[in-house]
Amino acid sequence: MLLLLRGFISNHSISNTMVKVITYGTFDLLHYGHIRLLERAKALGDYLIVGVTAEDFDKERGKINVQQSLMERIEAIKNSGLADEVIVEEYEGQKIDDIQRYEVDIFAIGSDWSGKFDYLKEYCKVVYLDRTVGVSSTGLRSERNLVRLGLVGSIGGIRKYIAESSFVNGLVVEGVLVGDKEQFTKEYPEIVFMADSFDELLKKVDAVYIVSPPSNHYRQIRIALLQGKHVLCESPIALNVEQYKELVALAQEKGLVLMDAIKTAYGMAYNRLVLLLKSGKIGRVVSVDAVCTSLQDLQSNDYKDLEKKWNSICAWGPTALLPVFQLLGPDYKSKIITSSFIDAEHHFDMFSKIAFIYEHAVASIKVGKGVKSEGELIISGTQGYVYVPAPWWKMDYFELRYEDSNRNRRYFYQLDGEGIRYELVSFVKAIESGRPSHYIQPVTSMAIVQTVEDFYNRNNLIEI
Ligand code: C2G
Repeated sequence: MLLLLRGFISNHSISNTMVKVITYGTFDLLHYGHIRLLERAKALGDYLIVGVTAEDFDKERGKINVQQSLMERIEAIKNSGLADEVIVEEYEGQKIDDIQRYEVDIFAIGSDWSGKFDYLKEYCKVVYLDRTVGVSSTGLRSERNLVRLGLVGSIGGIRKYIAESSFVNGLVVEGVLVGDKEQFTKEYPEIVFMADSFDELLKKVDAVYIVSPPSNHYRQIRIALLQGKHVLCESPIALNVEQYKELVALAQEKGLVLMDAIKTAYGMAYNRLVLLLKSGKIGRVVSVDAVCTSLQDLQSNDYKDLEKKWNSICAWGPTALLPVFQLLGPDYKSKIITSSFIDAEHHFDMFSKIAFIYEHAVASIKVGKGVKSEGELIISGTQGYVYVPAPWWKMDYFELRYEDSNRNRRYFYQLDGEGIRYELVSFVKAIESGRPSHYIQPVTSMAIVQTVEDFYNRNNLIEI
């Protein structure tokens, strides 16, 4: 009844009754299309409320390329002078809440949403305004800096990256360097440029994503940096610290991005978990235990072509080591590596366990490509612990558990594309802004390389 009455009032513009209009959007890089929408929305009534989407909400609904921060977007809306009030949209379903709380008469949105918000008609009038053609944030973002990316690796290795790159604004896969060209052309006829050599690929691109075997990393990264190309490389970036340091210095000298590609590091759940732990949610962290295994590559004891395959320490080590070094730091007192080799001469471990001792904590990782185990992550603290179920490296969920189970908390965050698309967005942002991505600090990358180096040099390694 109240709604009907308010609808009646707004339609008949009874004086002294303010008609409230609400609209929502990301409003990234505020442009003419947005302004026109806001003007028309405002003209529908007397008071315009603009809901600007929070970063997490955008990520949840798959908008991962937003360029400006929430504050910058709010500021731009305020400066437009069109909004009487700005609010933040943080969760699914909030529109109903807002309409009731602010006693809104009209909900207005662009016609690209036609029909999608009809369910709000139960609460207020819903108006779809024609979308302005020819201008969009996506267009503006892509126009600004199109990073032409080259991929290097086996087809199996790069398939996911090609698929995920389509979700990333400002990035295009320009060419590839793969072993099996024929097979690749069949699968990806649209990618026309297939290089015959790494040098040839580099000539066509601004940046490379290196997914080739770890023994090639140092050489390929060095060449790419010397030719002025940004680099994203599957971890480990190098097989020894000296080479790693040289590459970092070279990237710095040339003003280029050199980024460690550990997918897990770029996911929202993983990031939130690290922040919660750093803020003391389970007290002081005393133990980090991470397990990563997969039998995929070596199924049915197929130990052929091992030189083309990644050993356990390189395939899984960096991922498993990530929470260890990010939570406990790189300064452990000692470590012992225990490995079981399929081919010791070529350093191919089918399983490795590493135990770390810190001054006031311990950590362990178990990695295997020839051994299967439960891929969970457990972090123990003085007041509680974290449990992340398998496969923890694709984390979208974790639990904080306490002695008093009433205090237990479960956290869920959307993870799309195993984190690869966030990793690519972060790479593009680092290139555009000239600021390194903060997801994996150089100290963490270096500690990972150091661990891998010790494995190859058999430092404190026991063979079983
Ligand atoms: N818009 C427009 N013309 C354009 C571009 C955008 O009229 N050329 C409109 C959209 O239709 C929307 C508003 O401007 O009404 C904001 O657009 P976006 O920033 O893209 O936000 P959007 O993802 O549409 O958010 O809860 C969020 C909302 O549901 C919509």
